[in-house]
Amino acid sequence: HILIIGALGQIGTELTIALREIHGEANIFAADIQATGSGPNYLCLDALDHQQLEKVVKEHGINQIYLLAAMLSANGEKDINAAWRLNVQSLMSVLQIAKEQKLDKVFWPSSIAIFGHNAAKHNCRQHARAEPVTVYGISKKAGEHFCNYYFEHYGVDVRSLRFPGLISYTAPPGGGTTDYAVDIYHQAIKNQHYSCFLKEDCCLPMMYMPDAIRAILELMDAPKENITIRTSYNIAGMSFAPCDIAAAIKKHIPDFTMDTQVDFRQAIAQSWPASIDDAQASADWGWKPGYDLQSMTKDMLENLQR
Ligand code: VAH
Repeated sequence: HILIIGALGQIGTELTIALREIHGEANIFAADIQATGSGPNYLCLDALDHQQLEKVVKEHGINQIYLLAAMLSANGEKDINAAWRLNVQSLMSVLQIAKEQKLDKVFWPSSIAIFGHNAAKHNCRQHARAEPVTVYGISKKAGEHFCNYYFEHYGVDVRSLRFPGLISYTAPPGGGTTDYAVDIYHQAIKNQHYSCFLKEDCCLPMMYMPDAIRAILELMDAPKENITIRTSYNIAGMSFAPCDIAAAIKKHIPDFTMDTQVDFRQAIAQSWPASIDDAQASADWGWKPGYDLQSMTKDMLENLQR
């Protein structure tokens, strides 16, 4: 059985749907801290409650855990202790249980936020210098090393992806720096206008959620011997700036306009690479993105206007 922690979040919502389709609802246990979750086998679970987690794993015969609970970059800067604790302690707890209960596999998302100012801006490589400038980035970098530690020392098969900004229409993102790329679609439909909190030429690595979910599934299905990176894989979808996404939207909503009201998130965004080299993911398990800005924009607007 598979346990998804953070099942009500931006990634968790879609990953739960995908895993239920593949494995059958009876084999998927979706957990989140809110008691308001729904669907079969929903569990109210605090990612920081080690005893409760251990009980759930034993009671439901869990043999794979997908840990998606986290506090993202912008929110993390507002409460650095809470961000560190949630992002790292929850992973430590899952890795310890994976070791003790001999789980088959664990998935945990890292982020391009582990890179800082002195990593290459373009085509940032797998082993580029990673000096994060947000607590979120620090926590994700620390987490990557814990994943590698548990693999090297205890053979825990934990696998990870350094996600770029993720864009989706099913569940809102929570407190990220790249959230503008989700909000802009909602605002374009509602008000035909968007006030962007990043500079309009601020180019960032991004990915459409269907590609992100497929990447998780392909990584987790890859033969163990193919996985050569046990910290976390660079993975790329596309790169664009607010002006590019505004132009793509205008093709569908001609009256759409955008202005910018830059806030603290600009400093975070410009510390990150503008594009990512994911050659290792392609080589090890055949990664290839499916969506570009035009096809994503078409799909987002169609689904949001339904
Ligand atoms: C954030 N969406 O903005 C996340 C992601 C690369 C960005 O880690 O914090």
